[in-house]
Amino acid sequence: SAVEYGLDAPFAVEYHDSIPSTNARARDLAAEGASETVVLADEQTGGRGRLDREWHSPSGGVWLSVLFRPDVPMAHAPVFTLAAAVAVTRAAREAGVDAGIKWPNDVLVRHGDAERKLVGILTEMEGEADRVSWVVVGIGVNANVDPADLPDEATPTSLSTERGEPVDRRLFTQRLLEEFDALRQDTGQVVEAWREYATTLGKQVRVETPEGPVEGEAVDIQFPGALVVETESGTEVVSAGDCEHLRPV
Ligand code: BTX
Repeated sequence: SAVEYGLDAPFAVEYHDSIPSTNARARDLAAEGASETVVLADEQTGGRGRLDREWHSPSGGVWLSVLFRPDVPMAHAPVFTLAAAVAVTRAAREAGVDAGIKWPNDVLVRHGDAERKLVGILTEMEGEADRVSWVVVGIGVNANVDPADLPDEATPTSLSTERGEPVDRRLFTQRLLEEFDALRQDTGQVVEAWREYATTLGKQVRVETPEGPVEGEAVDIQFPGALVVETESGTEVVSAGDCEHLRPV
């Protein structure tokens, strides 16, 4: 419940027991002229991922969206997705869960060769090329959720499963928002922080881009979020916005 949350967060928080989608609500707030707000829900009935995919959001998760109005060009907005991934990874590690980041927007837990999906991040924005009007960063964390209630094909996991006991959602969410607040105000530190938690670097990968697949060794990421791949024919820089998830090869 809202009382259980009682967050001491660096944002105004609007709490819902159940809502279709916190991202949709945050977009509506943006259209109404709200400045900075976090929309937080215990359950979503119409959660969405990228490309309008369904995001399962049963009661017990941490489903939230941060609305803010950064003074940056549109092209820099991908950095906020990375910032969210870093923030949630740090909060998960403080909760005892060894999470890592798979470029561009997956936070997962490895068990040997298997990767299990813990978090989904969906960033939406509006504005002019030279200046963002608003950004909504949606973060979905399988907190105290049974992975059996989530789609099998996503090989999901949750904080409670990894820990063997429920996580304190108030503390976890507070740490997540504190970290995100610090990173979004100092985006220069995001890329370096991201490298620390990356599971992607040094691996052979294949990325589907609109110009076709790019295959090679993932060697680095660049501000605001592009992946640098060393291919047989040279170095390719793949931007986060326009490609499908990368696959290990
Ligand atoms: P994505 O497109 O990368 O991943 C979507 C895919 O993930 C689905 O097709 C499904 O296979 C799988 N999936 C669905 N639900 C879960 C889950 N709970 N755990 C693991 N895998 C799952 C990722 O999209 C972005 C998701 C953002 C969700 C947040 S929650 C708060 C905010 N509100 C909202 O509607 N979306 C965001």
